Amino acid sequence: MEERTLILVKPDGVQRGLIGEIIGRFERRGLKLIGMKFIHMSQELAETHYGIHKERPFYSDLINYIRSGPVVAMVWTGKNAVEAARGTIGATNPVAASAGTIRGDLGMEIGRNLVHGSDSPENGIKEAGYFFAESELVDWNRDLDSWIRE
Ligand code: D4T
Repeated sequence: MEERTLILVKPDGVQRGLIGEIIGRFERRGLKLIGMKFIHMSQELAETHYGIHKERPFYSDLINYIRSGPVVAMVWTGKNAVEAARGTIGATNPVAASAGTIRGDLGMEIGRNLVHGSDSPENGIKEAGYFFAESELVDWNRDLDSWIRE
């Protein structure tokens, strides 16, 4: 299976009208979109997605933030999709993120960092499964691929 990453445009990205701006960056990078939905995350989905942070002091703020409005959930695929997407997203704290990244160009605070990207190929597969049934992911040929991949 081709590497996958789960990307979320978080509620601040949606509210600020940055959905197109953010999606465009992944698209232009050369990642390939195979699934997308616009949802308000349930408490259960939020807790599953952020289960790894359960004991952290910011956990309840994180759950409230991700459920404060709708999100765009997407699965993007490609060779090294996880690493490429994280590079495009930038460091967790937008203040420390490099200019040219989504967070470095558009964000100011760690608790409003606009976007999520899976942090390993294993988590990419796992997190995609939290949000999408396999039947919701689209297997398609992109004519441009020979100009993006060797
Ligand atoms: P996500 O998971 O949202 O893509 O962010 P990162 O992968 O870049 O960062 P993370 O998992 O370490 O943190 C998850 C989420 O928690 C928020 N957070 C994190 C926070 O509010 N305060 C903190 O001190 C940390 C470490 C930001 C992202």
